[in-house]
Amino acid sequence: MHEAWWQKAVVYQIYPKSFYDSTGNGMGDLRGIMQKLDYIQTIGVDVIWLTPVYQSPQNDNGYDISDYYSIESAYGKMADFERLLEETHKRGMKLIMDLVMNHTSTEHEWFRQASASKNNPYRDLYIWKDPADSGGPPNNWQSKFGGPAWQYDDKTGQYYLHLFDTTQADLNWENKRLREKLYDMMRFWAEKGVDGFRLDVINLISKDQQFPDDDSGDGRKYYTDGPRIHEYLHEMNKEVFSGYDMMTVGEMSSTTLENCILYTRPERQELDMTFQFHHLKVDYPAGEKWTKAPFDFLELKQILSKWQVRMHEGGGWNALFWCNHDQPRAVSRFGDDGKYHKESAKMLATTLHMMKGTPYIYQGEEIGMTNPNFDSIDNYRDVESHNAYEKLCEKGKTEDEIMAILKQKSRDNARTPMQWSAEKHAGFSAVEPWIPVAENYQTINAEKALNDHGSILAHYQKLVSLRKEYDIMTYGDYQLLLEDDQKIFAYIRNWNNETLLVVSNFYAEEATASFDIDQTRDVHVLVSNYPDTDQTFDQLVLRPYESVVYQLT
Ligand code: TEU
Repeated sequence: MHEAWWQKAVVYQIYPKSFYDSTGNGMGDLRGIMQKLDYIQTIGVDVIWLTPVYQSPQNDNGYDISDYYSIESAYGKMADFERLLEETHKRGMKLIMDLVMNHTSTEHEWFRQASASKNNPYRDLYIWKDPADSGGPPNNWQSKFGGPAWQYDDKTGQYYLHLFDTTQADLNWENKRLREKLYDMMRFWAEKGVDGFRLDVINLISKDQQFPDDDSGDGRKYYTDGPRIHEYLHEMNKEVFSGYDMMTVGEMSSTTLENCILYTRPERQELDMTFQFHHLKVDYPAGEKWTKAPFDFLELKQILSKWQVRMHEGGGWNALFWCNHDQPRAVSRFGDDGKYHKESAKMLATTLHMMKGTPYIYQGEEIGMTNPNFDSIDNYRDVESHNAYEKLCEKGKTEDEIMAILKQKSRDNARTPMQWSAEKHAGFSAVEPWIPVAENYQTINAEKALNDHGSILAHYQKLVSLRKEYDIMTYGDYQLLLEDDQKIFAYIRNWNNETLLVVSNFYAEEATASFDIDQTRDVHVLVSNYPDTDQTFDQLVLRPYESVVYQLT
């Protein structure tokens, strides 16, 4: 049995721009995070994942890095980062940095040099191609933010590749000098004592060097989990990770289960764990994100279960998450942000945290923050959402139809300011924040949660503590039950002579279930989101969003 400290860890993701503003500029900052470390510690988490705070023009909120070695001034100085790291360690927590190495900002010095002339020594750090015979882009690949994935550069008469925004130029990982520059940079942060990295869209870095047209899609099959990806990750492991006691997690865009087993099998020395997103596309009819649609519950159960079983069998390791800074708020998406807000938020937490893998809590998830339901495009800040707005307008959608889609799918749903208290601006800032606060901050906030023993926060604290206490949560196997049930998500975990039965009603209507389990075993309720939970299995009647974990020994 492979044992590593991060297999029992719980990670808390901080999106600094929206966490806490200590300077009064309307944006969160590093000193603000430092002032909230005691709050984070009360949740019981082991690791903080800090999304990018490097120098950046902020076109994509820091995922467009212009200098890997300095801190964006709006967030503070390097001394502030070093103090945050020190204070995090003092509280017995670790901190991992978010590294974006598939692309840099076009304001990065490397790109400034590379775009100065075709024979500049930095040219080959990026991906440049001559126009097609038609004079247009070299191939038909599309950016994930809409439009062509190539931007024409007048000065040198070539196109450069950008899988994301035009201001995010893809790096050429075929270039060993580029890779060595990146490994040097990673060691710089490792030497500061950073405890690991979250690697942004790291499975996109290896492109098919023919750069062919994609006759059946947007080009992703020619750069996703690409030809040299395992070679590069193994090299990165040998060059950097292996020299430190680190935790590494790869964000894998449109990946496969087979590759994630290969990415995370310990003996392959690549990464420790991976984020995959297939379970977060069950409300994308025909794979189309920008539509308003209910989620497919049976598909959700099937995908999560497939990844649980096959990664366990394959020796891989899952990062477990419902939400991050790119996804709508979980309770609005899969639960109920109305009448059964508290019950459904707790139900989602239990359903995820009892699985095998390392759970991630996204800032505000622990207090049940919801989508803000902005009524105007003027409230949105996200480049992807604005591009989608334009594209939907061109498609002839009405304003109401477009706003209904953005309300459900925009990444800004997760980027509204953390709701600290019922004070103005939710206690996030003394001034108007960079993005509006959700209107429910007076009823949903950390201060209220800390004073409520029945809060969603208290439920997360319980789940985090159980992971420390019950090895079955870390090492047990997984088996889905009632797979065709339209309301109930039920699974069991087995390890040695112990069984956990996790039963969650995902809907507001009562649901009944019975389980064929040996009744002679001792049974007790490990955790529930209702106070007076039924102890028997004969005819289990689950109340709206009721979720119970039974331990059988
Ligand atoms: O996200 C990868 C990514 O593709 C997501 O943005 C998601 O696929 C997209 O929203 C689908 O609609 C990472 C970062 O998490 C994200 O914030 C960055 O914008 C992106 O990479 C580019 O660095």
